[in-house]
Amino acid sequence: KPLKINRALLSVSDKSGLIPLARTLHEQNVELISTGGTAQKIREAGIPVKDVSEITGFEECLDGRVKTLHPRIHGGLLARTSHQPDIDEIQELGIEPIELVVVNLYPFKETIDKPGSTPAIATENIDIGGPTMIRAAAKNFTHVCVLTSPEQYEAFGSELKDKKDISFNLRRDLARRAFNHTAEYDAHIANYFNTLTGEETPSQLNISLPKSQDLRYGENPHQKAAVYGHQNEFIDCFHGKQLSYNNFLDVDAALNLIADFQDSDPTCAIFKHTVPCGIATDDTLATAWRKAFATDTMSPFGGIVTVNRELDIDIAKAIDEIFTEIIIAPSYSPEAKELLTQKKNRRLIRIKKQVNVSGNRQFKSIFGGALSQEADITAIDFDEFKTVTKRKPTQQEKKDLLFAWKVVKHVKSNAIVYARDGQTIGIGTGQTSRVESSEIAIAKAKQEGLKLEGTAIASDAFFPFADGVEAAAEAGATSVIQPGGSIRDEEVIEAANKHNMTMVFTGKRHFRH
Ligand code: 93A
Repeated sequence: KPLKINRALLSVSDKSGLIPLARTLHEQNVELISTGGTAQKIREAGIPVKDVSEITGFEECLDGRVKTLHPRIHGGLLARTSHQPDIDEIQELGIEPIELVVVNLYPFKETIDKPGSTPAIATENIDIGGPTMIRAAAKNFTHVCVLTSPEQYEAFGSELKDKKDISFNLRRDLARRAFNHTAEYDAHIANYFNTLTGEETPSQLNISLPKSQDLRYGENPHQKAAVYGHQNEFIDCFHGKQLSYNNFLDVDAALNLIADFQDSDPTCAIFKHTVPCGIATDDTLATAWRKAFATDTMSPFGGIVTVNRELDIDIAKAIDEIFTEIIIAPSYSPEAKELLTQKKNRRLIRIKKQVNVSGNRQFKSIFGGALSQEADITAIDFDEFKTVTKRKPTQQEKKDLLFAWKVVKHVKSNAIVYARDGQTIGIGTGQTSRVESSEIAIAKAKQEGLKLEGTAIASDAFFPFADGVEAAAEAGATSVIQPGGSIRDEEVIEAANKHNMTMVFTGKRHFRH
């Protein structure tokens, strides 16, 4: 049944939109009740309002920790006013029904995100009375309406003005949002306490990821899908169609790679199906694109291009030559933007915030639940690597090894990358044996007419046998970077020495499964 609003309780931290709403309510003859700061604002606007203490007969106490926690409030919110025994009982107790709650909570998340916040400040910002009212009202949505965000005021206000009461459907939807809101709020608090007490893997997954958008479909058109979280904090997709499920996966991979090249010379990476098919660092983005494209001239069609600095007109022209689904850059020069926006469907993304924040957690769904781990974020520093061969790397080899190592981290296991002069020469990805990945990398390089002589080879995990290094030497590689740690390391080092290669152990592997 539609609900007539007689009394409203307003208690909001975020006071935006409050006065217009209060005015609408007042004009519709709704009696307003409110807590300290909120009441003051409403009163200042010349709108009549009662203090909560007038209802409860109890002043706010304990520095405001107890304001609305009172049976005269909660009885008014939880009474089933279509149910005679409840009506009789509240009458006897001197409780009057409240049909509308407008509450938004102490800004807990904003508080902990602020520099200089302490556990004491954070704890004081845990709202108790607010969620209690929200949950009471939402539970009793058949008799009460609940607003938890200023964004909801307008739709509510116009329904009240037009129809004089609030429909069941709107109330139920607002209750749904209310429960989602308090769940998210509590997840933030739980997460905060997990980090505070150094709980490495939380005893429960308190992820608070609101739906950010429904997707047209999932990996395939017959699968329903949505994306959750706060993608808009990181990217702005300012041109082209909405990102698809597969696009999001690709963009994620591209953002992670380019973040590792933030401080490098102009760098361009081309992706296909979450795997880089060519990466290069050069004097300009345009030349970097040409070198990246040269690694694999077949795969980039319908792929993704990302760069590590403002995308200029020269690279824009180069990219424009082939069909590219998505372009990702920190910014775009006006000319580049003008050219690239001419294709209606090509998605253009601006990076707002880098994704490689240490401490980030990753999730992967598995049967019965999910796996969670820290993101693979490590500072890559050549000085921490160990040269294990007789021959030490030259300056140029060092650069190539470092470049190949940074790339291989972003290639699916088993991953092999051949690189030279800031350019990937061959990428072998996702094979079940390391040697096969290497063979694919070599075959691709040859197919593209690229010479493997003098390349550096990177392997995401150790070479279990000498054969991988033997094959690399035969193909033309002169330097190797790999984690090391195989029981046959001695044989592997011997093979490298035999071919006068230089080999570096990183001590860390970068599986990506
Ligand atoms: O400290 S509380 O948890 N105790 C309460 O009883 C209570 N009632 C409402 N916080 C409480 N509130 C919160 O106060 C509301 O959720 C809202 O965020 C805030 C509004 O306070 P004011 O009207 O004084 O600005």
